[in-house]
Amino acid sequence: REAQAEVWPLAREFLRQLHREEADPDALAARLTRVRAEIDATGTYRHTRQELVFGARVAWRNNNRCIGRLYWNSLHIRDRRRISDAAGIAEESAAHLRAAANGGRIRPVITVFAPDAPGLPGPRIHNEQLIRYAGYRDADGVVTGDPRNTGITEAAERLGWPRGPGTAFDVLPLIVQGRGEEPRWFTLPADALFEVPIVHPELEWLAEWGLRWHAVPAISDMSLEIGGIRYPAAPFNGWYMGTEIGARNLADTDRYDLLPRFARRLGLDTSSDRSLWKDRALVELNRAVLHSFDRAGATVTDHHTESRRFLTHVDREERKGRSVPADWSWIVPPISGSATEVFHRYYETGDRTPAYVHRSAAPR
Ligand code: HEM
Ligand code: NRG
Repeated sequence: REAQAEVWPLAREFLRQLHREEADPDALAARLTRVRAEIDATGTYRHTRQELVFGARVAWRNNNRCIGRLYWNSLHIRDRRRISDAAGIAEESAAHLRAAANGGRIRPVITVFAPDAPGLPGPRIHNEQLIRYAGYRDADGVVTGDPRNTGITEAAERLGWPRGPGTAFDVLPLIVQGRGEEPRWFTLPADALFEVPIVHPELEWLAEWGLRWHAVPAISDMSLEIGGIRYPAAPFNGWYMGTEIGARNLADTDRYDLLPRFARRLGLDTSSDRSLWKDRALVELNRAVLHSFDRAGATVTDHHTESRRFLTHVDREERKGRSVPADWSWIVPPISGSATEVFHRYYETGDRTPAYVHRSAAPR
């Protein structure tokens, strides 16, 4: 009963927005009447394809943190709302990765699985992204792999995953909880994984380090919320901005922490901050990431290009009479901030729906 009272005002607001922006305004009243009746009868309602597509795209447009929003209106939607079992979700997640990787010409894609319904929570993918590297913590607390993922790695082991070969880049299994099921693990098929070996355009020794990264960042731990309906399993992807890998994943001290080793190999003086060894190592590591993706034929963007695109997006939206909510601390790239245009202004954040919401933050 309570849930019903929540859904209707959110549904009404969403349908009004859709019909204001792009659907036939004359069709609004009839759609509102039908949705109202459906909510009264069942406590929920089913989105049309048009509503789902618009909702998923506008949720992207509404995200404060994403610098990549210029192409919000071309997100490709895979409607898999009929799928709620773990095996089906694992299979369709692999298909998502193949469609998204597209041989290297990465396409922004979302796959939408069954929604939450009154008294019937939808399925969930426990991994934060479809592709993540294991982090194995040994008895001394030393981690092999990605320290960010030690928790999910241990969860996989508890569920019976026998571990990978033990490299620093073992791809984790998907951990999927089907509707009304216990979590299970599934190995991603090799042909769903597009990975890029990291090499440097001049520093030939880097290739021997065996570094790699996956080409498709597919976030799987955020719910898509549209008009009062929550889709807890709705993995989505765009392509990487190189700094996400070169300035964070491979460089953060609580991730792969490669700057000290890289700087020493470069012959830099790591005994003093004032040699700027970290800064110099960061630049070369980021050149390596961009060069490697280019060489592998995988889409990647650099932070200068993406900053320019973001401001183009802001202009384009403002010409349509819409402001662009943004969080400066997420939009400004983690290296060379002041050399990008997005640094030199401020933004208003927003709390708009439809939205992608961290599942941990959402009440359930
Ligand atoms: C965050 C870039 C596509 C939704 C981000 C971040 C970057 C980025 C750099 C910050 C990540 C971080 O600092 O960890 C891009 C690029 C894209 C793209 C280059 C290329 C097309 C998409 C798509 C969606 C999306 C297709 C959804 C449909 C988000 C969301 C966040 C985010 C929800 C915030 C994640 C969080 O709160 O942890 N994006 N993005 N992005 N992006 Fe995008
Ligand atoms: N920094 C994370 C990924 C966050 C989202 N970034 C994107 N999203 N580019 C990482 O794995 O490094 N996207 O949908 O393209």
